[in-house]
Amino acid sequence: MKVGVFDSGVGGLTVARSLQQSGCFSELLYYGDTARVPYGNKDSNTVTRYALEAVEFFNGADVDALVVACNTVSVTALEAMQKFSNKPVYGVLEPGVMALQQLAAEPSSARVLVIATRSTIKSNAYQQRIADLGFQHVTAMATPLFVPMVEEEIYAGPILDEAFKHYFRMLETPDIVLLGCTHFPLLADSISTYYGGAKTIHSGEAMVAWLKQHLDLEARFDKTPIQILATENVEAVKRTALRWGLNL
Ligand code: DGN
Repeated sequence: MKVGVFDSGVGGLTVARSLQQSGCFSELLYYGDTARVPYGNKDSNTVTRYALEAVEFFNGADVDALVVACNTVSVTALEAMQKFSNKPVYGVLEPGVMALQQLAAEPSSARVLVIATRSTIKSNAYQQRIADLGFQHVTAMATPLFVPMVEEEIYAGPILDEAFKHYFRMLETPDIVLLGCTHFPLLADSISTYYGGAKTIHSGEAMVAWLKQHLDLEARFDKTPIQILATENVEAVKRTALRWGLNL
């Protein structure tokens, strides 16, 4: 199965890495809209318009399915993309929710923190889905500063500690942190340490588990080549991909 992976920029590379490492896919085609990143603070009409342009590109590409490796797009434009696409389109929301369900032994008592971009939090999509499952202690917080920090490769240290204090100081310690932005897996260890070992949910790992379950996939490829395309500065995206552990 050949899979297209779409993100607003580089964040989706964390999802591409999980797909690549899973061994379930024969090829990946990554498309990052780096010319227009970030999507996280844009309104929903703009995000949908950009997402449909990406679908148009993937409609003409040799892939069997499309993974939306961006939470902002997944919660804003997934339905529109599914209507306009000539292949199945999978977003990261449902996989993240499924991972949460599997991690939380007792939904009514588990303390859950959802962190994401402003648009994702404002959409209320995670909060709604999680509440529907019976979770009663859910805090959702937009942490947009984490996006440029990850892009600057600040994964730990004093600047990040200050950002943690800024966002997390007033919050109750969670048991599970749902990383509702594909940039955030690079901060997973630091966030977990800050919260004394809280579990974290990673959109990429959640997507692989979800696809395995829903499409009955198995790991059978030793190598999954990935082609990287971007609307601006593709060389920078490739460098980031290498630093984040993808095999190019
Ligand atoms: N990585 C994107 C997400 O998962 O929402 C957000 C990045 C951005 O466009 N700011």
